[in-house]
Amino acid sequence: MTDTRVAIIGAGPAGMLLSHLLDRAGIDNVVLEQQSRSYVLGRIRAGVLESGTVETLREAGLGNRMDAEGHVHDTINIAWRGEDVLSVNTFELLGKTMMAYGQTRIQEDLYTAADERGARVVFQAQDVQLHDIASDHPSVTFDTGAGSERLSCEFIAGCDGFHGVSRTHIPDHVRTDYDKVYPFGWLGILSETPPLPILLYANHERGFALCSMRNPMLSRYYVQAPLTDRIEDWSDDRFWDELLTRLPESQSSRIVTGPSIEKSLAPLRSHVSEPMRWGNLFLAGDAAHIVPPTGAKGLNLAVADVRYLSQALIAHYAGDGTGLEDYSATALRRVWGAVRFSWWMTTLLHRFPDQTAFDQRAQEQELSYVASSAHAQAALAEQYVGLPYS
Ligand code: FAS
Ligand code: PHB
Repeated sequence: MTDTRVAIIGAGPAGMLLSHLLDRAGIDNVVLEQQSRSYVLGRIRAGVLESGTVETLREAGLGNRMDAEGHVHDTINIAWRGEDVLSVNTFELLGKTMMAYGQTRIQEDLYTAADERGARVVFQAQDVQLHDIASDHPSVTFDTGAGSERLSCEFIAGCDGFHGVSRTHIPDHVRTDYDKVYPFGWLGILSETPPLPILLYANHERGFALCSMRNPMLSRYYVQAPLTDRIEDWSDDRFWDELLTRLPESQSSRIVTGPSIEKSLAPLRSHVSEPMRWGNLFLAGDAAHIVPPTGAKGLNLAVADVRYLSQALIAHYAGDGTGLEDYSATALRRVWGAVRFSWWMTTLLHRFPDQTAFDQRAQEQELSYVASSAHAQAALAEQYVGLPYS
C-alpha cells in the first residue's frame, strides 16, 4: 500500500487542475507546493483562455465564475504602421471564441474547489525530492518545518513550473532541452480603468504593445521593453506615453489611463524539455515547456497537458495503460505546435535590436498579406483560438 496514488509537485494551475480531475475520478492524490497559498494567489499571469480550456474548465465544474465574470472575445486584432488594424473573427471563421479571464481567478477557483472537496494540498513544502522514479515504488520527500516526511506513491506529476525540480530528475542522457531566449521583455501593468473592448496587439517601429483586460474595470496592458530595463525605469506616465504612441490613433484615443496597481517586467523565452515522461514521473505545464506570452499559450498548454495526463491516469486505473505510454508524444505534438505559433507571433510583432528597415517592412508586408488573405486569417484563427485536442 502507498500513501497516495499520485504525488503532484506544484499547486499552480497545472497541479491543482490535475488534482481536481483525479479527485473527481476517485484517484487519490496529494499536492506539494513550496510557496504559501497567498503567494501563489498573488501572481499576475495569463489572461486569455483558448476555447478548449474554457470547455475543460466547464466540464470539470470549474466554469461558473468564469462564465459570470469572464469576457468573451470573438476577434483578435493586430495593428501595424500606426494606422492599419487587422481583425480576425474566430467565431465567424471557426465558430469558436476566446475568454478573457485571469489566471489569478482560475487559481482562486481551483483552491476554492480544493477546499470544498477536502483536497490534500501541502503548502510551504520545502526541499522536495523525488526518489526511485524508474522503479515501481517511487516516493517524494519534503520538509514542512516539522522535519522531513516521505510520501510513497505510484506516480509523480511534475507540475512545478520552469524553476521546479521535477524536470531535473530526468537524467541528462535521457533529456533534451530546446531553448530560445528573446532579446527583450514585456513590461505589463494592471490599472483600474475601463479596458479597450477589444484584444489588440500592435507592431510598431518603437516596439510591441498589447491591450487586454481582466474585467470591465481592470485593464491589462503590455509594452515591449529592453531586457536591461528595470521596473523603476518605467513611471506610469512613461508607460502610458509609450503605449499610446505604439497604437493607431483610432485606438489610442479610446484608452483610459490611470495609476498602475501592478507593474512587472517578464523576459520572453521558448523552452521545451523532451521527453515529458521518465519512468513514473510525468511533466505537465511550465515544468516541461515555456512559450513567449505573445500567442497566449502558456496557461492553455498547461491545461492541455493536464487534460491528456488525467485521462491517461484514469484509463490506467481502469486497466488501459496506452494513454500513459503515449502521453509524452501526444502532449509534445501540441506543445511544439504552440511553441512554433508563439515564436511566429513574437517574431512578427516585436522590434529586434538588430532589426533593419528592411526587416520592419517585411514584418509590415506579412501583416498586410494576412489582412488580405482569408486563408492566412483562418490559419491564424485556428491556432490562436486553440486546435482541437488530439
Ligand atoms: P506555475 O509556474 O504556474 O506553477 C508551478 C508551481 O510549482 C508554483 O506554484 C511554484 O511555486 C511551485 N513549485 C516550484 N518549484 C517547486 C518545488 N521544488 N516544490 C514544490 N512546488 C514547487 N501565459 C499566458 O498564456 N499568458 C500570459 O500573459 C502569461 N504571462 C506570464 C507572466 C509571467 C511572469 C510568467 C512567469 C508566466 C506567464 N505565463 C503566461 C505563463 C503562465 O501562465 C504559465 O503558463 C502557467 O503559470 C503554467 O502553470 P503551471 O504549469 O502550473 O506552472
Ligand atoms: C493578458 O491578458 O495578460 C494577455 C493576453 C494575450 C496575450 C498575453 C497576455 O497574448
